[in-house]
Amino acid sequence: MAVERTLSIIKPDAVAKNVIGDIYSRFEKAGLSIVAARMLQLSREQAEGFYAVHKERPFFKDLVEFMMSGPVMVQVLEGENAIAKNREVMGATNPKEAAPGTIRADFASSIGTNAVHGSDAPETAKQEIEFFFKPEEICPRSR
Ligand code: DAT
Ligand code: MG
Repeated sequence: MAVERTLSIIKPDAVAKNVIGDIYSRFEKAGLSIVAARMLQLSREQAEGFYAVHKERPFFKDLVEFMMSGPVMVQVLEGENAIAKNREVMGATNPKEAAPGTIRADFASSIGTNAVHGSDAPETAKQEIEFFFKPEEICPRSR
């Protein structure tokens, strides 16, 4: 298995619930290391740009408004098989379908307000990391 990096976002609902530390602990227990992190309030331009792939979907407007509704934590996670591992720890998009013990099962309230984002493939991980972080802002744990 290869060491990968993936982009994670703790969305406004989970930041508001004060569970950043709990979510970070789940990443670390799964063998993922936080190698870059920043809290920020997304602008409309950033929220629309980040989710541009979904711009034709009926939920796009609500998704953008939600992502702008409060601060988010963005982080780069690094580890063996990090992309799939993060998706596993996150749980299914719809919290009603998320496996027990996953972040979304425990903290998400609906399919639209679902606590976390995680990249879904190597190419999107690369693009999404570059969307938020400059290379020098990433502190690799494993070389
Ligand atoms: P994921 O976040 O699990 O990668 P996705 O990429 O399909 O899911 O969708 C991006 C986000 O858009 C998702 O986290 C929440 C929102 N979303 C997806 N499907 C939705 C739906 N049917 N109704 C409302 N919001 C939805
Ligand atoms: Mg997705």
